[in-house]
Amino acid sequence: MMRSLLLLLAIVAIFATVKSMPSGCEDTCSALDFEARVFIERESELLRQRRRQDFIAAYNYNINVTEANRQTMINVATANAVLNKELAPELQKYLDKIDDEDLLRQARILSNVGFDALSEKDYKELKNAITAMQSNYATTTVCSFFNKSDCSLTLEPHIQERLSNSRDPEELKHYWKEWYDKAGTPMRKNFTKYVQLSSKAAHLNNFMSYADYWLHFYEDNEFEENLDAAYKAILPLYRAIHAYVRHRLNEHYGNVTVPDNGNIPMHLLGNMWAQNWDEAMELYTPYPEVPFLDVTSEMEKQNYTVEKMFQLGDEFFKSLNMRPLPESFWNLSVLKRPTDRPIVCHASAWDMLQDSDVRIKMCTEVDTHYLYVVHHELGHIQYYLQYENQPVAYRSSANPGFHEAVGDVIALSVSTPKHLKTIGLSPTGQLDAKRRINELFKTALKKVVFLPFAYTLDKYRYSVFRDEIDESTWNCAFWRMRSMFTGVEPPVVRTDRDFDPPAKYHIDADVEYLRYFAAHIFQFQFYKALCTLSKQYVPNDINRPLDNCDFFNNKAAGRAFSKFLTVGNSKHWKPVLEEFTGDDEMNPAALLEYFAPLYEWLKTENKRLGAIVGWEHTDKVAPDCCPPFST
Ligand code: X8Z
Ligand code: ZN
Repeated sequence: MMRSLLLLLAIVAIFATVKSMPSGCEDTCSALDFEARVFIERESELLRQRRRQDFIAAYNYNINVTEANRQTMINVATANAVLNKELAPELQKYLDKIDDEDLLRQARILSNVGFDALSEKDYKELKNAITAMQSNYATTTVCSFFNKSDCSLTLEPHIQERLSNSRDPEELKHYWKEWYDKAGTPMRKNFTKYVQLSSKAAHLNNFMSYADYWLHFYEDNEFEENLDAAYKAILPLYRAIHAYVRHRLNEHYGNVTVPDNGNIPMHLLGNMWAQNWDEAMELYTPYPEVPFLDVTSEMEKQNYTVEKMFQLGDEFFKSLNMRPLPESFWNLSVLKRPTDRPIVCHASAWDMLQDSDVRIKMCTEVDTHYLYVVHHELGHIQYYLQYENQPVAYRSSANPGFHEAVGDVIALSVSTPKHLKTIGLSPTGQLDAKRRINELFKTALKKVVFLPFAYTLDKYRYSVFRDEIDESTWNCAFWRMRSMFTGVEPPVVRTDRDFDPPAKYHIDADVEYLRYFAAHIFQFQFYKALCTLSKQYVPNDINRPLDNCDFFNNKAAGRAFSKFLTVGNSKHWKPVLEEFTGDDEMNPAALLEYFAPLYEWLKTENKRLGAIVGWEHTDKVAPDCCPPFST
């Protein structure tokens, strides 16, 4: 009797121990692994709470850009940074000693504390520099070309509207100069401080430079080489597009405004940074005589609202059996520009790390460009929801490029004639040869043109962070690199008295940009995988081409996509990518396959037109400014 009672007690005790053990330790765990797991689980929860606090303060600032909200955000982040920093040495104690691979990965990720490694004073100073740049970007307004006393024009929507619709080079030049003079140059001091302190933080984390700190997120020592190789692989296609566009612009504007062999003056391309060239496409449409799919006017005709655009994206994910948008998303997001206060209009998606609290903040308008951005942002949201059950260390993407690619893949599918017909935004779901080239060209003006731009933005910052460019030539170097890698130049002469990089949001906000380059390659790998799985793409079948593949409603595609996303950052990206796409590298082959018919067309057409391929000189950057880099 006594023996069976003791046995029962022992079983209860074992059961209780197993129940209170941290997850993953049910079988055999070394004592140290067990201790580490308890520690990491407890600290992860505390870290999640601190991050949530940080994000809420940052979100409140983003949706109401006031000095008070900026200060609150800095103070909350500074207090949390002190606590985060204390965690690192505790975790490092375990790093060489524990066996469990998953624990090691979590400990390694959590012990990398980034800016938090700085002293409290430095941390605050760095945050102050970054957020001062962000505030300036968010609140910069420029004067109207037609009415110089009206200086209330914002980037979104006013300036962007003029860049999209005006074809007057003088007006476009005016807005370009206004924006770069006001959003860029005054931020020089803050940018310098940012470079100094981010470099200090990188050294404290044992990295050679802040560039190497950024690159470590890719967990691949060869990633920068791979980046260079990808840029080189797409360059022939880019040069063909560049030559064609410059030729058509030269025909339209004449030799004085657009020389037929140098850089393209960037103000003519419909985008402040010339990162996409599709907004001015009517000047260089391959077949202007065939009607275009005009989605913007169709949306207007059908009285589309901003909410309807988000519902469309939600429906797409739901059709794949993926996560629907939670109720709180609709209540807590800011989807339109408020009229009573300044906000950071540059679109962003937020993971508030609790109870599926995910939000988007953006200044949506009803047009094709924003339809893309809506899907882009919803891609981030979907990822957040898919990995929400992971511990905090893993609540991000395994490769920073994955996060930026999710919504873009959906947008690729949504933009096909097939899908646009399904949702009533296009009368036809199939394209004849000429319309196909028009559509492919439009997509290339967004996707291919973007790659050299993204490449330059971070190659430039790497050079700055690695101290390869003398500070006195930072601006010239920026334009030299833009000229060299992208073949565009400013509309007016820029010198080192100007400082133009902060005219781009991600430079102010300390957002690494290689992620977008990677995403523009990965998204075609993802797209091809999903299209193949859903049998919407069959190689060499003219009825199922890659560029008219819509995987809407396909549950097999949805299953594979969800599986890929739920992993979050819990595993190295290569095997996860391989399982999803069959490839374990960032590989431009899928992108090149997608655009192959266009490339063939461009080569023939450029020859026929006598369009010069390549660019040699720039008139708008001082010739004596030569930073040490090569193509
Ligand atoms: O910044 C963004 C998104 C938010 S993550 C709107 N993108 C880059 C940009 O605007 O420069 C999306 C593509 C490139
Ligand atoms: Zn994004």
